[in-house]
Amino acid sequence: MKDILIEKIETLIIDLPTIRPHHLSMAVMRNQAMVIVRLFCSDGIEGLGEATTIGGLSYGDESPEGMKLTIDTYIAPLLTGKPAWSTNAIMALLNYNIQGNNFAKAAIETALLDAQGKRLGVSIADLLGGAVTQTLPVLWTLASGDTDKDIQEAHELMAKGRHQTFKLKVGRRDPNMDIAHVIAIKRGVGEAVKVTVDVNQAWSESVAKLGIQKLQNAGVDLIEQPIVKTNFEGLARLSSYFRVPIMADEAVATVSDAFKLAKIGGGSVFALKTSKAGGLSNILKQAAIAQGAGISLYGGTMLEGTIGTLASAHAFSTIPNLDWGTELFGPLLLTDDIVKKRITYANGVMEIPQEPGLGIELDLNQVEKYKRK
Ligand code: MUC
Ligand code: MG
Repeated sequence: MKDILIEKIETLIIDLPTIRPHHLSMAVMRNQAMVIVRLFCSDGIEGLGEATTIGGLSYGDESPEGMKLTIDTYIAPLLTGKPAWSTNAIMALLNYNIQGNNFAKAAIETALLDAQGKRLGVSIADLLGGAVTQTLPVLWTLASGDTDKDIQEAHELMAKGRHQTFKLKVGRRDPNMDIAHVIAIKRGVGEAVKVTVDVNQAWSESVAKLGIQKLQNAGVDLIEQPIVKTNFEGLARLSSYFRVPIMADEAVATVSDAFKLAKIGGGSVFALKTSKAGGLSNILKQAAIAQGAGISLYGGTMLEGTIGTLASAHAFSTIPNLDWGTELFGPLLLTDDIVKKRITYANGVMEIPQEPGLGIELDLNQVEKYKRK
């Protein structure tokens, strides 16, 4: 079995509309573009992976079109004909030959693990040492751009029992307007409902100091990436100043970021994302650093579709100290899907499929429908 080779790597971009506009500090999303990787092996097994970002080049430094080009032009020729058995060996080869491009690398690692899981008849979580849970808590982001609509959306989702915790996006408007928006939603959903606030780097440190004080007073449960991602010391200062937990998101991209932030106390929670870390095994390394430093963990998303979401879910399911749950709701923000069976979300959790690999199958008719021509 160990002489199985990678025969071909194909990529395609899937464009899917969102169910409503999604407002972040740096972009308003009306659709999502996902790069899907199909990795074909000499034993007839196909592995799937996904590389997805938010708002073209406005969130990260890899665009969907750029990721496709990187994989087609550099990664596929490098990996074609190489043994598919050892994901670690392939990732080492990739990291030696290709700098950066973590989103693209994460999609390749997912596809290799999906193929290997299918080959051995085990899930990706099993390949990573085994799951500690088969379900994960999933919050919902209220980001319609309108306070009343957000409150209504939260009530609808709580009534359905689908989500019990909400994340709010701020940073597009004047900080005082944003703070008023958060306070209105916190009141509107009820004091007992957990609310977190993601500033997506939009505030200066001095604005953050004033803003977080007001959000803490309003009972907000967690503040995510209030200041620019490069200001590690600022995150450390804010984390020691406030009682409300401060979460590093954009700041904690790589394993080395996790180490540097942990050393100086830059954040009391880390948001793990397979894409920014360059793969599933790297987020487990970040999780180990966090565990050693007493930092809590949160399962983040780049608003991936089902393939990317399940890749993260398998990795997150192996982490015992995921204290802040996850935001793996990406597929629910999209109007349709490209897999045969969609993920089940109910009672505030998602179910992780237990079938081999990622546990899903592509629906090729749907792929044809949404594939960028
Ligand atoms: C981010 O920065 O957290 C995750 C959920 C969401 O609504 O946006 C993303 C990105
Ligand atoms: Mg964030």
